[in-house]
Amino acid sequence: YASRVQRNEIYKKLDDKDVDYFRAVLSDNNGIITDADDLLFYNEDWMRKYRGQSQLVLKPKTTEQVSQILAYCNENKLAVVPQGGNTGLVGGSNPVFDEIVLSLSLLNKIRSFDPVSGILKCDAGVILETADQFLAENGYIFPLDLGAKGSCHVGGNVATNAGGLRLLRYGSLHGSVLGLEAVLPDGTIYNSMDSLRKDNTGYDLKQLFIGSEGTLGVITGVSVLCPSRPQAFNVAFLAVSSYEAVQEVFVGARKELSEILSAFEFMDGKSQILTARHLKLDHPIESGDYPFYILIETSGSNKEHDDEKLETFLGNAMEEGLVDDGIIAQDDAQVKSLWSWRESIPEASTIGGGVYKYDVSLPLADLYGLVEAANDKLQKAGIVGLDDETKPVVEAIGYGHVGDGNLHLNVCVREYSKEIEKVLEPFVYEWIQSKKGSISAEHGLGFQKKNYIGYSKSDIEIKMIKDIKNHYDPNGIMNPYKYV
Ligand code: FAD
Ligand code: 2HG
Ligand code: ZN
Repeated sequence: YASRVQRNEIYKKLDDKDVDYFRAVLSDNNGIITDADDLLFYNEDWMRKYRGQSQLVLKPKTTEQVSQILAYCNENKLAVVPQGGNTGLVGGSNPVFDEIVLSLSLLNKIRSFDPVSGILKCDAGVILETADQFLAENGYIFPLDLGAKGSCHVGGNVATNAGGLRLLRYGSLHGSVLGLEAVLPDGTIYNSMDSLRKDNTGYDLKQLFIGSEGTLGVITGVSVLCPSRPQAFNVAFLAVSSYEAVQEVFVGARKELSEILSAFEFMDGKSQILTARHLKLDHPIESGDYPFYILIETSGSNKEHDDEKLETFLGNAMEEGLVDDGIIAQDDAQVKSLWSWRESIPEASTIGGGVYKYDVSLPLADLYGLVEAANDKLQKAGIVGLDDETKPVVEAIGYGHVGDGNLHLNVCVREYSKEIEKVLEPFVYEWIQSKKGSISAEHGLGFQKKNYIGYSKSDIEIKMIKDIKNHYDPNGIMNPYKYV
């Protein structure tokens, strides 16, 4: 960090008096961490790429405690980083210098569930998988699913506006979140938890917090509209020979599978080679190495109906020569195992030691062009070699949520270095801008993309963002050094 930003001296340095105050606020729980070893998890991100130097983690158990903490920090100009499950991929959830980490992990109760409307109200620190398991017992499903579900928090999901594996079916959190409870930097508690599905009375304020990445306040409660849990799931894993075929299969899937299509994910062959090494398993498609793979999930209410639709669709796609090979999961275990070839890619991407991640939106026709362009650039620089330990880059791989126009370009490396970064940036961002894409589809800007917002937002938009930030956080205590 030190090479990129300087500590802003407007922020007070923590002292014993501050810690005593927080101890008094959190007297009923063990929510204070000051031990250097224990602090490491909170200071470092999932990729082990960003590391701050916070001396203090606070774990409030109630919204009132969050309010007291923020009011004190605001008065004393102590900077704060809200943290959920710390699975974010843009360095947004970690301190840069000595900011206090405010972890939501103990604010983790389900508040209520209405089995008629499907509205779940919960604390922000509930783990996504826990919320989904609770909903499963009631015949419902959380309208978001992602590989980090076992660690990420519902509040973190809202703060990042996470997209995930089924956005194609359930839409974005901007639609399914009905209300929020959030603490503003001065300690004021904003509450719209009782909002109804339809409410056209004034600005939709909760939207400001969805995707705000901890820069406007701390989300403490979430009210979300949940769909009925599908009774029948199918997963097909297909091999295709070109990116054009990926697009044609997508058009066909939307037409023929229509209302039961719940995920359409793609992976390039290189991502599967790394995943096979990571999982230490043979690939489920044994007939050869293909340049592209597709995972299609259907979910509906009638297994026979769904099976028939999927089989007819795949039969047609094979007859037309779009699909070279494929398998359909025969039971729940195989559903899980096929999904793991997609969900394990983020972990597999770090196999060499590190990874540069670019999470981008692009017009579908241009989506894979970015991976090819990045590869060309790396090849020309002579720094890439899958099994050549002397090269700093292992491989550039592409995969993602094709159904949402969202590509994940991962440049897998043996070490983080300025040399690699210079080859990739701003090249990648310029390429995206030239295609009118977005430099962040679903992970946010965080620290990684703080200097690049201009590639996707106009000066007027950036000014409006800053105006809102300055209005609600005039002392700038919330998640500083990040994108605002
Ligand atoms: P954190 O990482 O702790 O925080 C993320 C940001 O939100 C930070 O800026 C933080 O300050 C802020 N924040 C967190 N909680 C709060 C709160 N209560 N109030 C205010 N601000 C808060 N993302 C996707 O969109 N789609 C995917 O498919 C996906 N898959 C992933 C798979 C893996 C294996 C991993 C490691 C990550 C994946 N992610 C994905 C990224 C990440 O999981 C999501 O961004 C997730 O929503 C972050 O939640 P979290 O609780 O871990 O938040
Ligand atoms: C996914 O879709 C996540 O698996 C993570 O958004 C993507 O690690 C990445 O680049
Ligand atoms: Zn993703």
